[in-house]
Amino acid sequence: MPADGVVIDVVMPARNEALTVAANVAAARGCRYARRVIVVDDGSTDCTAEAAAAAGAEVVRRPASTGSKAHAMAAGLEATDAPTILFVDADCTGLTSAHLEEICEPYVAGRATMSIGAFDYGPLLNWWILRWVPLSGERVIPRWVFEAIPPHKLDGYTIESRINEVIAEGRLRTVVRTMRGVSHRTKRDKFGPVEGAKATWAMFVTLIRLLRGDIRWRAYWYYLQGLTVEPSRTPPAASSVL
Ligand SMILES: Nc1nc2c(ncn2[C@@H]2O[C@H](COP(=O)(O)OP(=O)(O)O)[C@@H](O)[C@H]2O)c(=O)[nH]1
Ligand SMILES: [Mg+2]
Repeated sequence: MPADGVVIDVVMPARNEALTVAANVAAARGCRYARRVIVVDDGSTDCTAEAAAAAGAEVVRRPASTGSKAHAMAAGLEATDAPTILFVDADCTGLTSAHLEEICEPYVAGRATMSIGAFDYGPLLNWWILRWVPLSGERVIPRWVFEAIPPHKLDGYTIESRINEVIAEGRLRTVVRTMRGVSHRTKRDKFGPVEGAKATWAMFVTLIRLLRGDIRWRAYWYYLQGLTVEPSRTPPAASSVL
């Protein structure tokens, strides 16, 4: 039963994340604010779907090559009528239910329309990461924010920027905090040094093109105006303490 009367469903896009999806489903299922946990798997060639189902998720399977992470997120929305969605990537490491509750809490308390958890890059980098438009996938938003993105702008690497843009142009409030001890399997971890470097480069090129293209710089200014950085109270998971 979701806490505090707010209905929040978790949507977790996953492609070939058999190593980490079960732990992230468990974290999501343990989040006191979460009602359903929906994993959207398209085209996985490993046992992502089976691992997610075994961990207690509802799995939406889509045929291979029908889009990107953004399309998987849209399919997750189609599978639920929840007015609020907590997106969680399936490749997080060190993520606990407490981290997700910390993301939901500012939304439930009415302090923010969007609440984001950022990866923990260490004390030197976190200050910058929190203020430089966090692109992390762990965020709670009302479903209308996602639905406000035109279908032709649904694209894998840019979807978080599109969500940020809707929030910024609406002059809405965002809360962001570091999820202590949380990171993800990088493209290098997933694909090895050569293919991982190529995929990382492709991602940066896509994001830079977006900034030089149709995302307006004033959106970043509006975003900062509505931004509150809150401290994290959740300690890292025991296994992720270095
Ligand atoms: N269902 C689905 N999930 C995807 C797709 N592309 C990425 N994902 C998932 O979306 C999340 C974030 O993707 P990732 O490649 O890690 O992006 P990054 O964190 O920006 O490097 C992970 O859980 C991926 O498995 C896709 O085409 N379909
Ligand atoms: Mg990732």
